[in-house]
Amino acid sequence: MNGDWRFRLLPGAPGGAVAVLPDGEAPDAIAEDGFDDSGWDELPVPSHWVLHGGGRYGRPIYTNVQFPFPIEPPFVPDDNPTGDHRRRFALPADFAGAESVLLRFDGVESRYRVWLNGVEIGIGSGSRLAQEFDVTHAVRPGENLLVVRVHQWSAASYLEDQDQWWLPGIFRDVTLLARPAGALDDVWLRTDYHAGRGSIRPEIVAADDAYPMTLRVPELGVEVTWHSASEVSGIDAGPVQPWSAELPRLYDATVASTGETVRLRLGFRTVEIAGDRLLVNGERLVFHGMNRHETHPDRGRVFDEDWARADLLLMKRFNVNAIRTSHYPPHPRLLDLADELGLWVILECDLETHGFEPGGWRDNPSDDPAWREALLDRIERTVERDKNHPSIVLWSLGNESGTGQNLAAMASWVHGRDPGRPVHYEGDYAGAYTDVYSRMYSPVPETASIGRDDSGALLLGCSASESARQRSKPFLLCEYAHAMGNGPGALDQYEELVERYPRLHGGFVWEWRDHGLRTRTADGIEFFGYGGDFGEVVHDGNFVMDGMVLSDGTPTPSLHEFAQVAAPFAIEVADMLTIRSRRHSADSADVVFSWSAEADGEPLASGELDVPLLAPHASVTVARPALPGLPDGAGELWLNVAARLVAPTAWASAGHPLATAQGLIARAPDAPALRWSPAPRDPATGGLGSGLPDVLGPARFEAGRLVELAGEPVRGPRLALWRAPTDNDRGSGFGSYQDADPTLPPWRATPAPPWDARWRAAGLDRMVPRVVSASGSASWLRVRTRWAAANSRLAVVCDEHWWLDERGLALVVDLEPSTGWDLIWPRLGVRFDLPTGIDGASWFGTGPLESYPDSLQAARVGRFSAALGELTVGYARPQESGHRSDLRSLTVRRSGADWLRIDTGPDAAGRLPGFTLTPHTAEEVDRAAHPHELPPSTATRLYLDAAQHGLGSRACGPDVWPAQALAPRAASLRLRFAPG
Ligand code: IPT
Repeated sequence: MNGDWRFRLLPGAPGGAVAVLPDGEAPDAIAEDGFDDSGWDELPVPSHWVLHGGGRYGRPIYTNVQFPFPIEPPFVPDDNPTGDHRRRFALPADFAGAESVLLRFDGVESRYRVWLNGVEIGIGSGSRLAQEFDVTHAVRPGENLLVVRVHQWSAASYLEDQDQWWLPGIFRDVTLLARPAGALDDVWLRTDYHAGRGSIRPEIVAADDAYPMTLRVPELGVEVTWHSASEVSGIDAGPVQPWSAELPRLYDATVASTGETVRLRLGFRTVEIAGDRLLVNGERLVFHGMNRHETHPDRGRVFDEDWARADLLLMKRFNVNAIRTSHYPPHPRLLDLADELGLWVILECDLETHGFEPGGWRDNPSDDPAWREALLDRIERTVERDKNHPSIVLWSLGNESGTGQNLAAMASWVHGRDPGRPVHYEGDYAGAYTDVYSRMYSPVPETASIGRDDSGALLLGCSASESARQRSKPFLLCEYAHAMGNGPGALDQYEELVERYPRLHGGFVWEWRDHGLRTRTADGIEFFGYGGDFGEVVHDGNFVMDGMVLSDGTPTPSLHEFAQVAAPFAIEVADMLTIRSRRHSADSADVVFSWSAEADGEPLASGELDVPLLAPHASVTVARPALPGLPDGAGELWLNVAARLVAPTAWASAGHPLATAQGLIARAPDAPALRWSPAPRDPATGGLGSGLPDVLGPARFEAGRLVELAGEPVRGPRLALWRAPTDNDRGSGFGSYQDADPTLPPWRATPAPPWDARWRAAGLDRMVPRVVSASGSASWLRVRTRWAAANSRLAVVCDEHWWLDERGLALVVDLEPSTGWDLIWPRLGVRFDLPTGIDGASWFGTGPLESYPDSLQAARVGRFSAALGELTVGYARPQESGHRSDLRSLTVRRSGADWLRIDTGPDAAGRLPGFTLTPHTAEEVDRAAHPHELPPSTATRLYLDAAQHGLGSRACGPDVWPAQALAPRAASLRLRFAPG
């Protein structure tokens, strides 16, 4: 039935308290054949009407926890946008022989009423759940009229308060099905795997006239015929290859009744819980998962198979092995793709009542008997639709719905219906009715405490005995690592816990994709909108932009970090090479291990490693390849090792890297440190001295201030403590470790204002200089500048020492804080303002992408180059981006030619600075709410940071762990400048 339908939008439900119909129109008149819809519009089905008509049909609304209507369950306001849909169709001739005709809706948000040829068919609800109506009595040969009235709000909206856009409409397929006599009403083939053999346990719903019925699995030589329902029984399928996310082996099967043949793809696997382990086919599962919403910048939740497939292929290429279908069943085809490509799935019911939490869960449908049937109906429809998919290993009751008897009833229904898959629900803190222990956003030390047997610490919401019970179950993080904006940090720390404590079964990053909706400003500039961009009365801003993939499909640096942390092989490069497989079921036959050596980032030699076949979980130590020595003049010799695919797969081409690692093999004793001839320490007086140089090599100064480098105007260095706050810097939900109460366990960060608020209060974004002293001669210059904010006694002195020696122009900047800073700093460095017209840069340092102290795994040392626009990430809300750690040498390109070269040296502790090259200052970036609000660039900004604060996950999760937080300290930057 998909296609163009007649459509009109009413501001409320006809027949309600408010008159919404044109004069004289009876409430249900649209159902009648003779009704004149010639004045209506056309709307494609499937679609969300708010994403069509350029605003004529209303706008999308984004809220997270909040309800966008008064909380008065089960009532909703009279202002209830109602979409009337009409569609005429000719009944296909081959429907003539049908015994019955069904009308199926795969998804309609949120409640709808259906008429066929004027006959009322029924009412549907459960936005992301399928519903079938028997329309045999109403359908007629020839032309038919289908009418559907959809209300945006309904009682069901109280159960569908997921953190996403509210998008009304018939947004999934509508199908008319001719059902033959002797049909298969339902088929469930449960396919278990034990010790190399498969078994099939069929469960068939069909009338007697459907028999005889034959099950065939040609590849396994299975062919069984049942002559009646009582004959249907389990069969031994013989030796099979099991299904896993790594080796998604499927067998084509058919079940043929007298009336029809149903095709299925069988995957043999057994899910079980053994003590505190979650096993598939006897092996412990580790989820390297993503929470996946259905979201598309133009279509919203309307499914497009090619696009969804591309999405899953991207996941596979980035070492994602699992999906939690947050927070509702996806389009049914998505699960076929998961079966085929290989992804473990937690299939979640369409349920979230989060908006009741701020009211202390009063009236929560999860615990109110009046809602029991509604909740049971939801879980039944969830399980029944998708039960044949081998990829689904757990059923999830829903998300953020508090706790209560109705959830317990849902769990017990699942236990009765499908004992082959454990039940998940995070909100069951005490573990009263679920089978696995699940949490969201527990900090690293708390997660460790969940994994440890000897930890007596109380778990969230648990008594001592409940804590012990939860520690006896397999644990997973249904959400962690909130990927909003620049972040998250600490992925590697979580992974390390999963390796250390077998009770921990990994987790699911929040979340896969930004939900931005493509829209335009009044002047026609296209951008990805978030909450508040559509005139919403209440909204939650950019909290819907928290994916590892941007709205336009670009993987963010965090996804590269994830791929590295979740890599199927852990490779350690030391005197020997150690390779450990972290796979569940596949050996390493599909992988070739190769190496390459680089001297200061220039290729030196490469080859393949001779690595024996690795069984899952096996590890091996092999000799390092013989490497040439460090060439003359080179500083560092690095060995890179990669595990690459030998042959193309369904999701990547041959040569695709699954895992990479790097080790420093040799470093020249004096490289790349600066030889520093100290300038006179104490200028005679304060204020400007005499004899200040005008020129030092490629630098020109005026009154002690840099005005030109390599022939172009350049200003700086100016102290830079400010970064444009990341979404995590602006987050407050989970408190700060800085202020932690020492009497509490280490994960109990203490509520405190978000970091950005404290930074603003301290004036880090408005520090002003005072030159304390300047002195110099023909070959050196020293300038001390004190930086401080209005009404503050706190300061940082920026002490510049410039000099010329036989190697050229050198600058050492010592940054010296006053005492009394009681903050964490966003960054500690300096900024130079370079001219506009900078094309980009090449550098020897880490790359290719940005990195921060708690997100360093994907950064490798090498030689890279990038255009200016590629050096920062276009996060939906502009924020800190582009910091590349451990810089050795940077060459800035201007007007197509290398213009300026900056070499760095390590400080006394061996630390190298990082750099950021961007068209905007941190202050400009901070002021923009969307990328298009950034002002035209007036200079190219080069930040050289002695240190940066970590990223953390505090937008919705833990603060940066203290070890990666930037506590105020002194620092020293060592730099040399030369024309490109
Ligand atoms: C958690 C929700 O489950 C998820 O849907 C999303 O909203 C996420 O937060 C934040 O983006 S709930 C939160 C209160 C821990």
